[in-house]
Amino acid sequence: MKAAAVVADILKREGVQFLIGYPVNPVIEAAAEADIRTIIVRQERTGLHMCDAVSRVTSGERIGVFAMQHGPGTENSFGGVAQAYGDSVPIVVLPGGYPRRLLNIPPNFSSFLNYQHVTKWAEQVILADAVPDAMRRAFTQVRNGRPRPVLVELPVDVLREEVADGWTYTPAPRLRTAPDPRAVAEVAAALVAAERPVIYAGQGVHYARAWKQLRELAELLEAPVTTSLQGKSAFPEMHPLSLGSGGRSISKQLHHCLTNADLIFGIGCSFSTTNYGVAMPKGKRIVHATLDPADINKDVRAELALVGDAGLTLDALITEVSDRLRGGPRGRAAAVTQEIKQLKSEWLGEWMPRLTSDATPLSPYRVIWDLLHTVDVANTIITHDAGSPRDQISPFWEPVAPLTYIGWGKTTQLGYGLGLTMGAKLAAPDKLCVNVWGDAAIGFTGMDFETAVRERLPILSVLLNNFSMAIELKVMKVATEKYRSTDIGGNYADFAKALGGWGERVTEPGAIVPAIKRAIDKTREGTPALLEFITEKAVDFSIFP
Ligand SMILES: Cc1ncc(C[n+]2csc(CCOP(=O)(O)OP(=O)(O)O)c2C)c(N)n1
Ligand SMILES: [Mg+2]
Repeated sequence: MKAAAVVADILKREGVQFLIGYPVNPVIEAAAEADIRTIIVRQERTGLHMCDAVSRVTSGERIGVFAMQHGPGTENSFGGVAQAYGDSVPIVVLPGGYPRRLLNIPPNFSSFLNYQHVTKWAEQVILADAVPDAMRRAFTQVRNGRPRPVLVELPVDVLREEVADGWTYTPAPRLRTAPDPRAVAEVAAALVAAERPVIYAGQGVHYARAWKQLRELAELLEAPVTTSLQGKSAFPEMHPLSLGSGGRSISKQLHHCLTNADLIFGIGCSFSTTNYGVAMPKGKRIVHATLDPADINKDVRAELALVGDAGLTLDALITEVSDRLRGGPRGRAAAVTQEIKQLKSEWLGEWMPRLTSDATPLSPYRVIWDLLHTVDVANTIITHDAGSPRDQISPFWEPVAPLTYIGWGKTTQLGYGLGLTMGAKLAAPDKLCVNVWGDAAIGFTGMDFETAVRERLPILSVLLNNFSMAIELKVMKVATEKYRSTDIGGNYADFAKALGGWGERVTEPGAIVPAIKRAIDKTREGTPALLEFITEKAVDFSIFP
């Protein structure tokens, strides 16, 4: 067998159903021969974002795999891999490499060298016979430890060479680690002793599928729960103990409860310092449970820490905490949930004029509010984009089921949301998959709406067009006044139609809901839809200093 066919055969054994890629890479043809659906995008970055979503919405049970050509394909893919690295997403990247006689000679782009800092594992295969071992290492790395991209560079001449008969391959295991039982007992004691604990859940809960345990621990402790953006939907936000998600903009109840917490328990999170996550107030007692010891004491000092899988950690804590509480309720729930309810109603009351505004150009908040109340939230997977849409949607969207919100933003590449939504639709075809983005964001990856049409990925794309990079207005005053540098333009409803999809431009508040309903019907018929809402240049966010 040729090495390319061996790679495809191994992908099949690893359960890979789609190979997303961009030519030329012999692995693409070999995958098609092996009956793996090949999906060709319009640019590499979007394809990587699709792979990223396949891994996210399946909790890493299925791994997104991307193949691209040596040279330009690998150079152009950097953003997609860097984004997955920044947000800790497990994907397998299979770049072609220059033929071995040119492989490491400048100016030829070496994936092995250049991707070192945005992968957790990168290998260059220089012998066809080494392919099975390299693939085994890559899949073992991607399935275990902290989720992050892995890369196997496969020079084109290696891919065309025969692998000697007798090679074997066993799919890589997924192994879980549990925290030290003594540390678990200490953490349980601290959680039970705390007067006003807050639980902060990250995406580790999604990868461990530990949603039930998270809820059980919160209900045992009668403690409020928030999440990182990446962890959003790990806890149902309709739950009376929910504070909504963290992010750049947050709810009043989250701000209040974090500020007044005496202990913050982070589970499956990194506590990384970022503009797009809620900052932990100074001087708090922090207990940190995470898979990767490299995150302990990194950005916040942890008084106590647990290292291990979020599910096994929560299982162990539930046992220890239950023992200490001796089965009885603590009698705090009523007061805690009443306080949350009160603050939430004050906060929503303050925002209601924006959320239900009848103004034109439309309030982006009105569009989001109407969307939230028109879709079946439990059966929708939604993602934001960089820019104002992220900060407008994340505090107000209330996911009720796990993995129905793809939150991101450790790095914030404009245009990421489209590929995420297409990948989500690929992995979860029965869900309505929606991306909400601005007119700057569509400039980066918009052409891949054509891929959604061609590949029959009927997504719903919600574009907030304010003909501006509104979020930059504050920092580009002079450039805007003198040179109109934040202005942008386009008719994206026409653009969507030109690419073969459904497109509608919406300008009136009363037309929002009917347009959403028509677009959802179109997605049910198999046609991707893009709704272009003409919105004001909003600069107000639910931010607490
Ligand atoms: C690739 C990339 N380059 C630059 C940025 C910085 N950036 C963040 S938001 C933004 C403008 C967003 O404009 P738009 O999407 O139209 O949203 P608006 O704020 O107008 O609602 C820019 C330039 C980024 N996030 N990603
Ligand atoms: Mg804009």
